[in-house]
Amino acid sequence: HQAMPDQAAPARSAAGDPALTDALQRIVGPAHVITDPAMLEGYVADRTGRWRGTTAAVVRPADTAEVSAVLACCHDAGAAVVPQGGNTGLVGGSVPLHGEVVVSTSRLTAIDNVDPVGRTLSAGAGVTVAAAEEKARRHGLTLGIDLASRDSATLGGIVSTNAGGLRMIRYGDTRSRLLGVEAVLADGRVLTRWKALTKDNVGYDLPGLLAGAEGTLGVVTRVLMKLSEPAGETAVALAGIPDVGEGLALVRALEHAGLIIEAAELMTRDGMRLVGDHLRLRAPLDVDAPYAVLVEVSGPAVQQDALLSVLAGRADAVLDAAVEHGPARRLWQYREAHTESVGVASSTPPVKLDVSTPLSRIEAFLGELGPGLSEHFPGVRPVCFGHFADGNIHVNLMDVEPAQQEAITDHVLRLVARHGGSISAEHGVGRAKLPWIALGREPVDLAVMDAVRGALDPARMLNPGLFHWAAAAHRGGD
Ligand code: 2HG
Ligand code: ZN
Repeated sequence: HQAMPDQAAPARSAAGDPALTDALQRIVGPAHVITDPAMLEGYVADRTGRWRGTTAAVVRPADTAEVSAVLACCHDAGAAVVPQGGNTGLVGGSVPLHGEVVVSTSRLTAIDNVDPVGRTLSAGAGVTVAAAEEKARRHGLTLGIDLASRDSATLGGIVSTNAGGLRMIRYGDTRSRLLGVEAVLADGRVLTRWKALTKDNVGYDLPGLLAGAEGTLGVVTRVLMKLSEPAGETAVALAGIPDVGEGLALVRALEHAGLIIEAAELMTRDGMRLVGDHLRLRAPLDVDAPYAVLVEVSGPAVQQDALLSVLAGRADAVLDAAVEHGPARRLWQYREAHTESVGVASSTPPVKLDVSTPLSRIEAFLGELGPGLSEHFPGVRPVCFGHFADGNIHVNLMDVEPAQQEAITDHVLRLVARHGGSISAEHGVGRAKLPWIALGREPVDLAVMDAVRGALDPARMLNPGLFHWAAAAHRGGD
């Protein structure tokens, strides 16, 4: 093996440093420095219950100037910082695991402007996806990023994780929709790249670099997002299918018929049952198909019933289908309630492995995954679902004993790597995937990423537990 990049010693925790707490209070006001353990719960643990840590304090700055002063203060005190938005991440990336100061964006909620001509929205990092979408819709436009956690997930969070979500197939990922960004660097300097231009080739793509950096390069404080024309009339089909190949063939046939694909999601029999039990819903299909695919379509062809014609034309392969027109979300419930249903049904915090493979390998990947898991981890219940037409599958593993977590993660991620896939499709690396990062990137690539970080944050004050290659234990090459 080539040597992994060196790490600076992790920045220290500020727990029990009253001088720092006083200084932070002077910046943001005493009401916005939270140290009372009873009020810290929502900040130190993630929603799945898998990641939990401690914090010296949660600081809630009111604007970029306060974020800058807070970071400069923590920097001078040698105190590490974890930036946090809605804390809806699934890889432990926004949870303070070692006493770091949490810098919450919860007060950065101003929506500054929608430019209906240039089709942009500028807003604070703490604005939720739902609030930004509502604002965009008032101007007849859409943010284009949507995810089940829309009411809590923030713009700063979706930028920092480069979220994909339910509409990525149509509108692209967050990075591709980010035109400008304002972020505070580890030492308190404010980086502003803020031009509402679609064409602007002056140097490196720094907004693109901050997107997906998981808060290791800067604390995103404001974002300038591209808006798009929303779909007109839509229709949704939920189809029972015998295999994943038919799901992809159905999506292609719909495109061929002139329909615009707004979303394409895969579910399994087990996942559908779990949601049905949890929400007490009737089974939407008359057949008990091994897979179900949910497709939302738009475009003029919707009015010509192209969806029904395509389904009818594939009746040999499509085992049964339910169709819904308009904005109702009855069929979507089956997909959107997966995360919650898995969480409720699992006896231990679910292990969530968000992965992708080339489209041509999804079927083979899933075909090997099930038997491999039942052979090596017989008590574990896997539920796979996700944005399959982007190659993205959410492998959720229920009833994993804590002692099995590492081995089962290793098993799945190695299988992904063997199929030429990615160990993280859209959720990021966080703590969950960190030990396996070398399965996803080769050594020079890791070294370049580390050099970029070192240039911006030499002491690793920002999210020191992440992108910390020394913690990469599993280096692939099997
Ligand atoms: C989704 O697509 C989210 O609903 C969450 O990415 C996936 O719970 C999960 O594993
Ligand atoms: Zn997803």
